[in-house]
Amino acid sequence: MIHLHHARGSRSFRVLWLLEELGLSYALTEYDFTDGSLRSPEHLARSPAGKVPALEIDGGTIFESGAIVQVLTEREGRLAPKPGEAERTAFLEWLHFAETQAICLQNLNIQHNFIRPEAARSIPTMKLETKRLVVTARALERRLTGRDHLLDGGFSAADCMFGFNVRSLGYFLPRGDYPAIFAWWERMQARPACARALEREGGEMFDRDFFEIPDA
Ligand SMILES: N[C@@H](CCC(=O)N[C@@H](CS)C(=O)NCC(=O)O)C(=O)O
Repeated sequence: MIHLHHARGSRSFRVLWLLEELGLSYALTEYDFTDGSLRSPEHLARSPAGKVPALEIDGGTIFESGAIVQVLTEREGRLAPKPGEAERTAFLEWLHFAETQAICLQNLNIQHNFIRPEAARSIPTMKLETKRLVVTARALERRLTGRDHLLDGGFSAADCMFGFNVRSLGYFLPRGDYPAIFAWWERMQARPACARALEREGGEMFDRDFFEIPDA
């Protein structure tokens, strides 16, 4: 049995979507970031820093979304170029670039949502992380301009890596500035596996459409 340890609106959406694309059956346990369950001894045994995703599979546990995605594609022999095949390097670059971008998204999420009291939130950090996010979004926009997927060869697990990112991105940057990114996301949501993953997760990530940086 495959078992995904998951939190709504988190990087574990990458794995949820890929499991659906691969047609694998799985159990799902959902965590709340605020109740301490990610730091329980049971979960720390799965993920040493107490994060999601973690995946139990074939008698072992894998942490780190990029590693999970790579292991799953290699296990199934699908949705990723193999070593020596065309676009293998591009696949690995974009797989890992998703984390370069995700760290900006995470920092913005922490600043806009998690830090309490609100007066402790840092407007300079919000501005800096937004600028850093723009650099990554422009890179992704360039990559997706004139391409249907991250790779020229078609849909791959690299696209799944950006599922979490692009869902979050539009809350921090104007969607209209990134037409290729959001056209890609429309195409991805039309994939039955992506739609199933979104439905299984349920609901929007945040309680508003956009996070404005407050006036100083
Ligand atoms: N590089 C890791 C990052 C994992 C990560 O930071 N996950 C976040 C959710 S997006 C998390 O579990 N946060 C909970 C916490 O830090 O307490 C990956 O890609 O799996």
